[in-house]
Order: sequence, then C-alpha cells, then structure tokens
Amino acid sequence: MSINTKHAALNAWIKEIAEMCEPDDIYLCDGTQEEYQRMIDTMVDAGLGTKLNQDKKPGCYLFRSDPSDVARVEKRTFIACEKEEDAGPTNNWIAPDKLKADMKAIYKGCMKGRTMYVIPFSMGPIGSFISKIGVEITDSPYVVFNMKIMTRIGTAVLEQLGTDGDFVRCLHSVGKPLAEGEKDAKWPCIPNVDEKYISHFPEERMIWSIGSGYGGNALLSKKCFALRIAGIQARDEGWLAEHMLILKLTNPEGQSYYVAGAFPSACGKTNLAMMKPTIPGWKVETVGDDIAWMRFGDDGRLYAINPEAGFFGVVPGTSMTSNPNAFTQIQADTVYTNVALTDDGDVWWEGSGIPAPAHAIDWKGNDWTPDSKEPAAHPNARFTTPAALCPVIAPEWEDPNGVPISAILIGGRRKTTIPLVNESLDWNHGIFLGSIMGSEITTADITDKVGQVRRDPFAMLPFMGYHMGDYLKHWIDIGAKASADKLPKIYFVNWFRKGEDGHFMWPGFGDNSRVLKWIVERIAGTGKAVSTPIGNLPTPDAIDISGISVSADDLDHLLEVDKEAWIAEIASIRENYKSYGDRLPKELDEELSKLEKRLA
Ligand code: SAT
Ligand code: MN
Repeated sequence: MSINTKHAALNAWIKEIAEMCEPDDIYLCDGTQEEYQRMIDTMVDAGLGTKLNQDKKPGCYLFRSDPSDVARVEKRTFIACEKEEDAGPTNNWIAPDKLKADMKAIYKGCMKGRTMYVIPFSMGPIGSFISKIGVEITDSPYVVFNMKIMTRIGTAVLEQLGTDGDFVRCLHSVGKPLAEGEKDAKWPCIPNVDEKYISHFPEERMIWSIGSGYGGNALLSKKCFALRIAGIQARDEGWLAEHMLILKLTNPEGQSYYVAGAFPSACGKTNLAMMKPTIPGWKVETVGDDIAWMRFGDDGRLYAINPEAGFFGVVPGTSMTSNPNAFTQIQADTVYTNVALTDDGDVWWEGSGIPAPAHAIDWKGNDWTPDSKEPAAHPNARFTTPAALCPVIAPEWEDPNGVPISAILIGGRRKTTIPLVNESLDWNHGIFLGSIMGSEITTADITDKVGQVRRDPFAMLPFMGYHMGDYLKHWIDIGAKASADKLPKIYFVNWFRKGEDGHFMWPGFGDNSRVLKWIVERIAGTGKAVSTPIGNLPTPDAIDISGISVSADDLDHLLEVDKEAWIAEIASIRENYKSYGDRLPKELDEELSKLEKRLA
C-alpha cells in the first residue's frame, strides 16, 4: 500500500504513517466537487449524517458529534519544542521525544478497518507569495469534506508542491480502529478527554492529533497550522500570523479601507467581519473572519491575506439581527454540526430568531420540545460554509498580493474600564494595548476567578506556538523595521461596557460601524479626538449616533477615562507581566510605567 506522488519526501512520510497506523486503504484526495459529494453521500448512506430537506436547505447536511467531543480541548493541546522555556507560561509543554513515544503507542494500528485519506492543502491562494502548503493525513471522511470547504485542497496543491517543496506535516486520527466486521460509531473518537492529544512539534513544523474529530482539533489547517505553527514560521521569517478578521470598509464617497481585528472567542468576530452598517452609505465587505497572515509589501505597508477558504462559525446566536449575511449564507451549501433537526428535515438553533419548533431531534439525537431542560443545539454547534458564497465577500478576498491594512482593532469583553474605542499613541503603545486585552471571567468558565480579567494578548492565548513574551517582542520588532507612517494604527475597542444596572451601554452589531467610521476618519485626518493618559479618545460629538438611542450619560461613560479603575488595572497588568519573566519585552514594561506616570 503506497501513494506515488512526484514528491519523494511526501511519499516517504505517507508510507511511514501508513506503517504505523495500519489503515485498510490509502486515498489521495483530488479536491474535486465530485469527491466532496461522494464523501458526504457515503457518510449519509451509512447513517452517519443527515441530508437536510433540499427544498429548505439545498446542499446542506447535518452531522452530530459524540457528546464528549464538542470543542477544542486546551488542556490537551501541547507545544513540544526542544526547550521547555521556549513554550512559555501559557502553553502545555512535553519533551518532544517523550510525547512522540507516548503518541506512537496510541497511533499504532489506530486506522485498522479504515481508509487513510491524504489531503494536500494550501493556506492562502495557491501560489501566492504569502501562502503555505500542508498535507493532512486523516482517517475521518468528515475531516476531508470540511477541509475541502475550509482550505484549497487537492491536485493543484500537489502541482504547486512540485518534487521538493516544503509542507507542514499534519497527522490526525479519530483514534478508533475497527475490528473485523465491527460496526462504526456515528462519531468515532476517544471519549476520554485525557486520552486526546493535539500536539505541535515546532522545530519540525509538524502536528499530531488523535482522539477528537471536532473543529480545530481535527481540521489541522486552522488553529494548529495557521496560528500555532505559522506563528513560528512568521517569527522566523519576519511576518505575522494572527487570530484576526479582515474587513473592507467603504465610505459614502467610495473610498475603501481594510481593517484587521483581533477578538477572543465569543466577542462577535464573524458578526463584525460580515456586518451590515447602520449608517447610511457605508458598506462592509468580508475578506476573512478568523485568521490573517500579514507581510510587508514592496511599498512598506502591511498586506493581509485570509489563509482559509471557508467559515467555521458558531451557529447558536446567528440570526437576521446578529448577522444577516451569515444567516443568509448558511441557508445553502453548508455543513451543520450539532444543531437540532426539525420534523420537516430543516435545522433549528437557539438565538436563530425563529420560533422554537414544537418538536425536534436535539444535537445528541434525542427528542426535544421547548419544555426540555437542555438546549436543542450545542452552544458550540458550527457551520462550515465556503467563503466564496458569502453575500458580502470582497471581490479581492483571494488577491494573492493581499490587501493593505490601515487599522488593527483589538478588543475583548469588558464591562468596565475599557472605553468604546481608544486610539493608541504609537506602535509600541498599540502593542501594549494588545498585550493587556482580555475578557472578564464569567461563571461559564468554571473557576473561582469570576470577575477577574483573563489577559489574552491579541486573542492568541489558546493559539500560541511559542513563548508569549517572545511573541510580543516579535510585534515590537515588526514595528521597528517599518516606517511609522506606513504602519496600521491600532485601536482598542470594547462593545461590551455595562451600566451599574447591567444594561449594555452600546448597541453593538451593525452600530459598531459608527466606531469604524470614526477610525477611518482618524486615518483620513478628519476625526476629532482628545488626548488622554490612556490614548486618544473620540470627542463626545465625534461618534455618529444619529438615529440610535444611546443616552448622553452612557456616551459619557463609554468615552471616559476611569482613573481609579485604570490604577487597579495597572496592578493587575503588572502581575500578569511577571509571568513572562525576563522574556517580557522591556518596551512593554516602559509603556506600563509611562501609563502610570500619565495617570498620576
Ligand atoms: O474549533 S476551532 O478551533 O476551529 C474554533 C475555536 O474553538 O476557536
Ligand atoms: Mn477563532
């Protein structure tokens, strides 16, 4: 059993993995639409997925995961670099030799009774100077057709790889070999969380995952490659691999700006990337909703591409109000995972804006009615859908040269302290703001730290491939290489400020366009701002609130510098910075001291 591509090293790797995993068969994916359809049909025919009512949801399918396998597992995510200190305080480290030995024992024979699929994929348009190639080996057909949506796969990628091109080795198995004649599970995996592994070997640019078939645990192109491994490549090669959306904003005069934005999970990144502005004449188009790779162009500006080709978005909460464009898009040609199935073969989820059906089959496959105590859709239920079908996809979203970035947004979910929008004073101050971003810990996090801020620098905490201190230094070095006037301006935003009675002070969603408007006015030199100790804030009349009801009192709070809160914030930042030890860039320590002085 072997595969003969033109690439000798690839052939050797495939052979080595096949000898270890012992599949019944090996299949090299060609990436055609026929192949995609065949993979889905085979699973549906075997009862492992559901074809939805094609009148209501053409081209749509539903899959249900095992209840134990519903999200990324951070405690089983490992960065196995040679030296422990290089993984830093935010990662789980295991010595690579030990981790490999442990995992090889589990990989041994793990694909028995299954087909081993080989998926060549390109992150970014095939052949672009920013793009990179990976090959994922997996025993999950579900992974194959999701990879077809999320990346560019198949023969064209092999052509690009040539006879000796570099590629990232991505190995995945659900970890459930089949005995002779054994019937497959609906969602094979290793149910015990502590036996799953999502491992990264940075020096070898290699990923080994076993035991989960869900999302970023199994679609290794996404967080594993495009952020953790690419982050290391970016550090070594002088570019940026970031957890950022990319949007195009066009003003009524027809002038367009490209904006990237880093937000932690559950802060509405996909919603922002596809937003319908509420201010007349303004338009948002989507370039990417999750990941941005950015490099300097010949003109000294930062250019971004979306390395992915699809959206893997959270379904619950997606409605005509929260995200009309995504809601429209997922009516067709979409794979759903873990939403509810209605009696007429459609899907339903909480927060859809559609009344609950009287009866449905929930994400676990059980009968469900509105009286049921559990949600019908899992809170992390997902859609996988091609970016090209987004109603507001920017025509240049696949431009191999990328798009020039004018502004970088950073933000978390903070009910106090952080204003609606704050313009950084310069690049290093912007990196400082990026280093302190985060969200308040909520009861959903199951910890005793409720109310404290979990610092999530540039929303990369779960996606770092190396030492967080070195990562922040890399951002500073990137700025030092560029001419200041060419760098994007960095803005700290916060859509989630609450009043003392708990109400949201800012309406959010499409009204966030009002903040984007001020940002591009600042870039154009017309936006009005006041200089404060924490950065440049809009003057009260600078944010366009025509047609919406934000009280004057709330607007005051949204744009205030709460000195006391900031002084408490400084103490908490200092505490967090201690965890970086001597890898804390001195520039950030200086920014913290300067802020302290300005506040005094
Ligand atoms: O499962 S993914 O890693 O793709 C999405 C997420 O959890 O952020
Ligand atoms: Mn993400």
